[in-house]
Parts: sequence; structure tokens; C-alpha cells
Amino acid sequence: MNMFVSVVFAVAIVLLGLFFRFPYFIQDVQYVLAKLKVRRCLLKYMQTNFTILERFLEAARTQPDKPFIHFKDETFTYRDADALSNKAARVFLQSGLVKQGDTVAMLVGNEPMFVWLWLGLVKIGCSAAFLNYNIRSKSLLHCFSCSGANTLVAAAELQDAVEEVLPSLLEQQVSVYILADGCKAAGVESFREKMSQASSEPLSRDLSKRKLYTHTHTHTHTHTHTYLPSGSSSPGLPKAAVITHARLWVMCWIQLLTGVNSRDVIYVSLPLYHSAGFMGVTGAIERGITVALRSKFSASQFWDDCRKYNATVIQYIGETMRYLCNTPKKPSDRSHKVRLAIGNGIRADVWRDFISRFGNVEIRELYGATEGNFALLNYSGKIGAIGFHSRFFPHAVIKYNVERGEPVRDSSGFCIEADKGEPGLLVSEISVRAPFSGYVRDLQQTERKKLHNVFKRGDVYFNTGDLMRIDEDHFIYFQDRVGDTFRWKGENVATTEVADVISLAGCVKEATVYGVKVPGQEGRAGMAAVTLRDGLKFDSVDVFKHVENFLPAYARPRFMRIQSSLDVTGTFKHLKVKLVEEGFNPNLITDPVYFLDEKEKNYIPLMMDIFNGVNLGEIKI
Ligand SMILES: *[C@@H]1O[C@H](CO)[C@@H](O)[C@H](O)[C@H]1NC(C)=O
Ligand SMILES: CC(=O)N[C@H]1CO[C@H](CO)[C@@H](O)[C@@H]1O
Repeated sequence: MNMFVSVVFAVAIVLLGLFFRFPYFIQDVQYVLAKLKVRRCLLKYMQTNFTILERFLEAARTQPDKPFIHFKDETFTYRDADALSNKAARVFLQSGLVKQGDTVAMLVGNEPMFVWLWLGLVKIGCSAAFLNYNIRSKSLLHCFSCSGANTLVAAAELQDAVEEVLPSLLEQQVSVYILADGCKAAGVESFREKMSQASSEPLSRDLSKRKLYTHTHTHTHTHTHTYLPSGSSSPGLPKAAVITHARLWVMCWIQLLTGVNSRDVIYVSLPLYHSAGFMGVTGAIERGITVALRSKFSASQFWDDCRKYNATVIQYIGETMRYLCNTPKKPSDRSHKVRLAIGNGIRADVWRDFISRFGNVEIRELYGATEGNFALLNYSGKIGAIGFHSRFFPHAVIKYNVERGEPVRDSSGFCIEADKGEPGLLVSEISVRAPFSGYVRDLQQTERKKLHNVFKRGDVYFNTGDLMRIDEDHFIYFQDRVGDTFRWKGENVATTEVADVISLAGCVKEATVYGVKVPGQEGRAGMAAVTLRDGLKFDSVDVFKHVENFLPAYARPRFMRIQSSLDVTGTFKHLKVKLVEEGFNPNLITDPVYFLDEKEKNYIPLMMDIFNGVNLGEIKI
């Protein structure tokens, strides 16, 4: 008996010791257990070829009458979704133009049809390529051809965008469908018409099954939604991330890992073509729950929708939470059933505001690139942290030289872990267990995201391109995005791609693009430093037209600085650092600076009054 007491006592002392030595020991263990569970599950699914489609069919069988999607005033049950996606699949099959293994491009906003099309394609063993519905004309064409698809399905309200590029599509013998009941344009077929005639009977399961598990499931365009006009051979272009079935499962499990249960209703207003929104729907299928889908995020409608659909889980990206906090206060602010918010990029102050205003919503901040090989998830209530630096997880934050734009290496050529609290580059080891599937048809880009010989000869790491800092307690905090991308309006802007587009404007010779801080704004506003072709003046209207034509709104540089020559002393990165520091302050810069004026459809000279207006938030940018 005595013996027993002393053993218990000793164990208690050891545990207590561990707790003080590693206060987040519990989280660490939790993390590892969750990871192991996920890995075990994934292996099992891969062995049995259990895909998200199988899970969907299972849900349609076991709970056919459960609402799957609420959209506006309509509700679709799991049974409805199964029948409608069978019809969609048949339209493709019966066209005779789409066969197993093909890719079909979708230019569709958030509406239930998006889900029926995607499910239909999976049912016949095809890949879906989700196109960003904000892109137009040559960017759209370019983006389409990069997807490798020979069929395009577009939403009814995007008919004009399709007609604009229709001649080129038809020339390339692309089959084009529009999700309208009828269709005026020659060469375009109405998908809905065909769908209403197609049978809703189940399809042969062999169609979806013959696929390899690692086969591409979906392409979603990541990091950048800006594309060069087609025909250009400039490097570094479209990066469509490959999402395999295995990767899709990992995305689905975010809901499981964040504690979403079978009674939850998730409100999805982020775009489905983007992994953030898509994850909401696929995760819901995995959980067998209801999705309240909205066509587009609206801060003023947000809580009314949550009440209408009894939403219990919401998704966010940093800015959306800020927009919600900026709406006028209402007595109903706390009357809702939302208990959980899953997302990425919330700032600590917004986090505090949100909770004090809208009540006790648990916030689960996560981090992961669509194409990355890992994700981080907050397991404990540290405000501002995006995750926990577990020792059992093959990632590291390494010292990074911002000016040179590369990791710091020691005398033997290896990288060095950053000190506690010091911002460094987040990298994660690429291995069989954490593979990196790369980008569609773009080996060069795929290679660029890899870092070799990091800690030992022959190892390979995924370069997230994000600067992070780890605190004393092993929590990871997001610091900044390095190198070639910056964030604006919740989107990632790829500077080289924007620069490539701008340098094709008539009067422009060379362009450098970077992001500048604007007071009161999240992320960075785009700015371009350009030189002009010999003997030409800055044709502001023409440049505006060019920018408007080829770049989505968030990627258009807000400021343009005209230089007589690009300073080529020092390294290129060094030049950018200097440009970023000088920003758009006319007091600091002698070069002419222009400001993008959407109303005037022009780049107008940036005078002191505009500068002050922008800084005070009086001029919207
Ligand atoms: C939301 O919940 C209320 C009360 O429980 C119920 O009457 C209503 O039908 C629910 N709405 C939806 C869309 O499920
Ligand atoms: C950092 C973070 O995401 N915080 C949340 C993490 O999870 C706890 C509960 O486990 C929440 O209370 C925090 O808000």
C-alpha cells in the first residue's frame, strides 16, 4: 500500500515537473495524437480507395432527407444533391466530349450548381479546374488553357465574360456551356436545359473508381489569380495548385480537428473556387452536416443569414472579421447560435473586438497554403497565435535575410534556426509522409518553392514564403510575407506577374512591383515603379485601361512611380527594399507618383491632398 502511494506520488511529481518545464506539453501531446489519427485514417482511406465521393454517397444513403445546402430560400437535401449531381455527370457523359480523366474548367460563383458540377465530375472520374470568376478576357483565356481543360462551364451571369473570349475558345475547339436556361450565342450550349432532360439515376461506380488515389482531384488557383496574356512566354506564370484526393481529405479534416460536430450548420460565404471556401463544403460532407451557402460575403447580411439558417460555425479570412467589426452596432449583435469560427489571418486586436462584440465565439485560427504540405492549427487560447510549434512536426523557422531575399546559411552552407522571438522563414520538410504535389504543368514554379540542403545534405523543404516568429511558449505568430507576394483585400498578389503585365503597357519599358503599407489598411497596397520607353510620356489613361483589362481589381497597383531608370546598383531585392521604404509619400520622393482613380478611370498625379486623404482613410483605395 505504502509502495503504491509513493509510486503515485512520484508520478505526480514527474508530471508536475513536466508541466512546469513544458507548460504546453498537453497541447503537444494533443497535437501529435490528432496528427497520428489523421495519418492512420488517411492510410486506411487510401488503401480502401475511400474518397470524399464515397463519403458523400454514404451520407446520401444514411441521411437522405438531411438538408445539405441552404441557398437563398431554397434547401437541397443530401438526396437532392445526389440526384442533381448524377444529372450533371450525365450531361458531360452524353456530350461525348468529356471522358474519364479529363479536366473540365468551371467559371462559376457560389451557387449550389457549383457543388453539383464538381460532384458530377468526380462521379465520372474527371478533374475540375476552378477558375477565379473575377478574371476576364486574355487572363481568362490564359488561365483556361493552363488548366488543360477542353470544356468550360460558366455561370449564367458570366455570359458576357464568356462571349468576350468565345471566338478564341471556339477556334481551339473548346466546348462551352452556360448555366442558363437558354442561350443566344452560337457555339454555346445551355447546361441547364440538358440537365433537366438527363436521368438522375446513379452512375456506374466504375467510372469514378478506376482512378489512382493520388490522381489530381481539383485544381484551384492559389497565391495569385493574375495571369499574363496568352502567348507570352515569360516564366513564373500561372500557378494552379494540384489537389489530390489525399490532400482533399486533409483539408476536410480541418472541421473534424476544430471540433465541428454532426449537428452543426456551417455558413460559407468565401468563394468556392478558392480553397478557403471549398474547404467549407468538403469538410461539411465529411461531417455530414448542412451548409448555408451565400453567393458573396456581405458584412451587413452576415448575421441575418446566420440567424436565418441557424448557423453554428462560420469561416473567415482576416479582413472579413474586421469588416464585421466595422459595421454599426446593433442590439441583435449577440443573438445568434454561432459558436465556432474557423479561418486564417485574424489580427489580435480584431480578435478581441470580435469576441467582446459578438459574444463567446471560439476562434480557431489555422495556417496552410493550398499547395503546401502541412497546416498549423491553434490548439490553445493564445490570442494572435496561429499555431503551436510542436517538436514532433518537421517544420522550422530559419534565419532569413530580407534584403537579399534568401535564407541565411552558415559556413557549411546549412540554414540556421531563428532565435526565439526572431522573425524567420517558415519551412516544412517534404517527405513521403508530407508530400508536396506542386503546381499543374509548372515544374519551374514547383521547384522554386523547394529549398534544398536545409539542415543536412539532400533534405528538401517547402518554402512557405511567410515570415513567422516563435515565442517562448512555442506559439507561432505570423509576421509578414516575403519575396514575391503580398496580400491585399484578402488576396495574394504575385509581384512578378503584375510586373510582367504592366511592362506590356504601351509606354512602359520596365516595371517593379511591391506592396506598401497604408495606415488603417490590412495587408499592403500594390505599387509599381516603372521606367518609360525612349521618347514616350506616361500615358496614364492607356496604362489604366491596360491594368483594368488584364488584372483583377485587387492586383491593380494603387500607386505608380515613374523613374528615369531602375536603380541597378546593389541587388534587385535591395532595390525593392528601398522602394518599399520610400512608399508613396510625395515628400520623400522626387519622382512623379500617380494614384489609381477607379472613378476617373485614370492614374492621376498624387498630390499632397490625396496623400493626406489616403493616410486619414478619407479616400478609399
Ligand atoms: C432554425 O431553428 C428554428 C428554431 O429551432 C427553427 O424553427 C427553424 O426552422 C430553423 N431554421 C432552419 C433553416 O433550419
Ligand atoms: C489561438 C487560437 O486559435 N485561439 C483559440 C484556440 O482554441 C481555444 C480553445 O481551445 C480558444 O479558446 C481560442 O480562442
